[in-house]
Amino acid sequence: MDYLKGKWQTWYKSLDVNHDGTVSMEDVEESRNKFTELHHLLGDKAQGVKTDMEQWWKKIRVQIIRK
Ligand SMILES: [Ca+2]
Repeated sequence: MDYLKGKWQTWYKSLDVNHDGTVSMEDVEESRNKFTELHHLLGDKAQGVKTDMEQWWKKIRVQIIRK
């Protein structure tokens, strides 16, 4: 029974996103905000990877042309 109690507590804590001891609409909002931030972060990261790839391509292209 303690095992199930522990599982439920873990699950409840994961739903209580803002850690105020209750699960409410605020937790849903908080969760959504975190997801949006993560999404933006990935967007920036994706742009960074694209820029790196373009720079790499320009560099390698110059080296090929020079040979
Ligand atoms: Ca909460």
